[in-house]
Amino acid sequence: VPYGGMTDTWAKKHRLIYIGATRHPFILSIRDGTVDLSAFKRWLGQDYIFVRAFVPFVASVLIRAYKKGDESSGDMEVILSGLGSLNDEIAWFKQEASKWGVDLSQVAPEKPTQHYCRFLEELMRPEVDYTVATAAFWAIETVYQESFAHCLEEGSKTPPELQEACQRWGNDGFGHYCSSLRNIADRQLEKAASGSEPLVKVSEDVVSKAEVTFLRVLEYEVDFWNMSCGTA
Ligand code: HMH
Repeated sequence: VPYGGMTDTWAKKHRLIYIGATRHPFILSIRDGTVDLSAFKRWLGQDYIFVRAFVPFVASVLIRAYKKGDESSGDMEVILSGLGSLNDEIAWFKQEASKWGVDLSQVAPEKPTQHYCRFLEELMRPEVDYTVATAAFWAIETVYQESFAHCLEEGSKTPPELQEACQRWGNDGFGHYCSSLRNIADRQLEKAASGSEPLVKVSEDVVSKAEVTFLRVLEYEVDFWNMSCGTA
C-alpha cells in the first residue's frame, strides 16, 4: 500500500541525501561485520552526549503538544512514550560504555556533535512552529530506525556484540513509534499545506521551513556518522 504523506514525498524528492543518511558507510560496515571497534566506541560516547541534549528537545515538543490543547490527537502520549524510551536509552548508554571501557565523564563533544546539539537548541526556541519541530523529531528518530534495522536484516553479518545496539533502534516497536511520529508530522503538514490557517502565506512558509529542517537533520546525521567513522 503506497503511503502518501508529505514526509514520504520529501524522502523521495531528496532520495540521495536520505540514502546517504540511512545507508552510511559506518552503518554498512556494521552490517557487513567490518566495523572498526574504535569507531563504534567513538560513536557511543558522542551519541550519549547527543541523547542527553535530545531529551530537552523532546520535552519542548511535549510542551508544545500540550499547549495546542488538542487532547484527542494523542500526540502527547506518543511524545511521552518517546521520553520514556530516552530514559531507558540513557541507562543503556552508561551500561554499554562500561562494557566497552569508555569513560563517559571523560568524553568531550566533537564538532559535529556540538553543531547538532546547537541545532536542537535552536529548535527549542518558542518561535519555532510545532509543525517544524515534529518534522525534525520524526526525521531524527527515523534515520536511526532505518539505519539500524538495516543491520538486522537477513543476510547481515553484524557482529554479535553490536546486535543489542542495533536492536535498540532497529526493533519493530521502535519502527511503530517512528510511524506514529510520522503521522503527527504529516497531520501538521497537511493542516499547514491545506491553508486551514487564516494566513495561507504563513502556512506555506511553515511547510517549506519544515522541509529545510528535514534536510538539515539529514546533513547533521551524515556529519555524525562521518565523525564516528573518523572521516569527518
Ligand atoms: C545522532 N541521531 C543521533 N543519535 C540518536 N540517538 C538518534 C538520532 C535517535 O535517537
